[in-house]
Amino acid sequence: MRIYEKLLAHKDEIKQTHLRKLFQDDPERFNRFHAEFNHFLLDYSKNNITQKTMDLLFELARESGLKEAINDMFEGKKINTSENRAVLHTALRNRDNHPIYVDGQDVMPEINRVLQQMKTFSTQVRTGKWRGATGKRIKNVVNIGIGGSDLGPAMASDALAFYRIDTINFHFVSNIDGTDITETLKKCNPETTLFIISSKTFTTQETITNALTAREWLVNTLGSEAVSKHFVAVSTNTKAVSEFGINPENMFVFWDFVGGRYSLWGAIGLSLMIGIGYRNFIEMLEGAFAMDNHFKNTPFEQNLPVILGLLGIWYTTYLGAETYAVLPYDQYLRKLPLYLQQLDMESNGKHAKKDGHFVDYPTGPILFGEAGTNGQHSFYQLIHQGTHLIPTDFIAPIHSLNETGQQHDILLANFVAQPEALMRGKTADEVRAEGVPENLVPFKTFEGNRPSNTILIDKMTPWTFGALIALYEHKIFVQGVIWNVDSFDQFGVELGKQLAKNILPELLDKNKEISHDSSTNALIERIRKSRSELKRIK
Ligand code: G6Q
Repeated sequence: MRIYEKLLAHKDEIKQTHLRKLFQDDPERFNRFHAEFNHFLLDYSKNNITQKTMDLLFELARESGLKEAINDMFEGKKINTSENRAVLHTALRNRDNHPIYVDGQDVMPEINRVLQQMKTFSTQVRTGKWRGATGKRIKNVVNIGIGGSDLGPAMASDALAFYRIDTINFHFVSNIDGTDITETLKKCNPETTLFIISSKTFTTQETITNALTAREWLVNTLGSEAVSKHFVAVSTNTKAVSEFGINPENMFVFWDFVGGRYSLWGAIGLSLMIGIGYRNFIEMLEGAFAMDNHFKNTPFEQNLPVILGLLGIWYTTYLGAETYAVLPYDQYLRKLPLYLQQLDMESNGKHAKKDGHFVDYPTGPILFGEAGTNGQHSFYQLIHQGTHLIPTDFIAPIHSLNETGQQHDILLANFVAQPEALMRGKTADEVRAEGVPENLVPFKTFEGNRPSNTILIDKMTPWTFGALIALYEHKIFVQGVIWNVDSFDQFGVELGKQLAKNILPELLDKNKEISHDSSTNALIERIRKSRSELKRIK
């Protein structure tokens, strides 16, 4: 029997066994199903698994060639096959600096050069050596970028806000909705504002449009000579950067072998480095590097990203889960679900296998989440009593960076209680025993048997943060290998973009003929009419 069939057959055994029973039958269950790495504890005992499940999943990983795939990624092989690119965000945090070759060339000298350039620049901005055109210190840093050129630095800037310099405010503008840039500029003064235009291609419509608005805003007050003191770029496209008017000396490069959503570790992290300083940034890279080595060198049975990845496969492919929730019990990590939405769904939301055939099994799950305990007061209802199977990751630091009052103890009590409640539930008899009237018993009953992972981290530091993000990157990698999809392209975002390009001129010219479906035509006509009336009124 192939491993796929073995797992399918095993699924029926598991479906009949309640987690409560598995815990009752085996006092060693936690010992059996937890793994530790450095400042991390992963408790995966509250999953719908037995030892047999895990053994089969590890077999699946081996049969899928996971070990070889991991080596290929770290060695710079062109594993992004649809774009014929290496995948080397790990090289950006290769802290022992061993050579890594792409097309016969060691990429490390160039990576180290950019890191030094970032160090010099960020130190100048932080110490006030870098001044605006009128000689004033920088007080606002605005990163303009979108997708991978926004979510990473925006999420990390929040996650590490405790370590951030407090004389500079950080803003992240991404949306093409003019409200985003307008509301941000309201908080800034041109004389003390530095814009970082972050765009790998430097052709992204949203970013370039917002950057032009920012430049106009600045030039209106300070004149065009001021641009060089207030604009820097992070990009791979030198030509477009100089055409925009940014001095290529103030450009920080990255490379084709770093995908947008994996780019936080290099120049796209410039705003973060200004915020937390070079040393903390390096500490973050060290944490990610440690997780890289753990992923590369640890047997699957103790390997955190492998275990998490396989559990996700178990639920999505075999148990029919369509969603997956990430629930950080840490206010600093409140943007983590947003960030992971891109990382996970853009990477594994694919229907074509690497060989070009379509899959006949489900791939990447729909990811959502919210910081605890806020989520408890909104959508947890559905996780506890709804009809969907939703595997969850609970994440919390044991020690808070802000030990005020009793908050952190209460937070942790909730963090521990929720997975317990999901696992054990509450039977009708237990509800009755509390004296609940019979007509209310069904409403107060909890089925339980709902899976979760619990990730305990000692404390949120740049190191643990770096390791945590790398953990999720690698988890997603594991799943991509097993589903046999290219986790590093994102052609799915193209079609909508192309259509928007065609529709823009149709919105602007009310006489232009349109020939879409009736719905699209009607929407275009309604917008045209309403906006031309508005223009007349103005
Ligand atoms: C991420 C994607 C995508 C990209 C944005 C911005 O992996 O590639 O989110 O980061 O589309 O692209 P630019 O950096 O080229 O502006």
